[in-house]
Amino acid sequence: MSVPATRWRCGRFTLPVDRPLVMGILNVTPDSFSDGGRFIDPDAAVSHAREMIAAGAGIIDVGGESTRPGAPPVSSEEELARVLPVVEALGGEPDVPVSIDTRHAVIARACVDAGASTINDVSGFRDPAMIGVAAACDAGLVVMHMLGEPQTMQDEPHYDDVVAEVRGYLLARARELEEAGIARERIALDPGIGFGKTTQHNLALLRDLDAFVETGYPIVVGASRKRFIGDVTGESEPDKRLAGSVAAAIWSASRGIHVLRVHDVRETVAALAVTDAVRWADR
Ligand code: HH2
Repeated sequence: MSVPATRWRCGRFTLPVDRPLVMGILNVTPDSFSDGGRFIDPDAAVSHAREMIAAGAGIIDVGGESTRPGAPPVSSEEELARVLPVVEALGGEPDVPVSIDTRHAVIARACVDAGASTINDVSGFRDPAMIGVAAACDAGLVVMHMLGEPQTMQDEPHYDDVVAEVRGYLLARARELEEAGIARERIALDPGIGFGKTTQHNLALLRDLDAFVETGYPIVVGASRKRFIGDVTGESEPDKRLAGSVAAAIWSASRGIHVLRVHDVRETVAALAVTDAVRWADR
């Protein structure tokens, strides 16, 4: 068992993660499962990013390709045209860490050059070209677990022991990155809630987050508005899953995870503030 992470090195930033860092989701897509189409215009995207920062987001995760179950792939030209103006606008600001959520090496490279300080790869740096990009820069890396590909990942996913298998996979990916010369303190791991998992798999991963925190890497959790929350609460509309999303965030924070990837920054930050105030209340 390692000591839990307290910092995460992302390019020119060393982000404190001894209390959860809130990662605000910025989907510059027409078809994301909950906010598709809202921020496809770069000005709208940048102004939403600024709102999330003002509300307490510590990092902004910009994505140009929906990875919802069954989502059609997007060409690299199209993905780049969506994200680059936004990363350029935000990435040059001195105190705004920008993460690029992509599976594609050319997009990651271009965005790091444009000022992104983190690469968030939902396919877990399986592509050797992605490892090459990571090794050639000093960006922070989010290594996420996904079973298969977005088009097919929800076709009867099966694990004998979901927690052990996802944890083992992530540690193997991290080892491969370190063998490629990437510093350990740049690497964060993410169990990939909803990526090739049933509701029971997602709940088991959240229940056993300690097994991930014990690895000593910063742990990212992205449960926000996802379908398993709707399965538990009966709410079919993603943007009506706020209460369940905040509950998942607070549960995750209480298990010691380091980064919460959320749509609803203001509400999540407020809930964290209340739990912190209780934890540190005067005797
Ligand atoms: N979830 C989504 C996308 N990227 N990255 C990480 N590290 N962890 C996650 O859980 C994760 C992620 C899916 O959510 P969203 O971006 O809201 O939707 P879409 O993929 O439809 O754009």
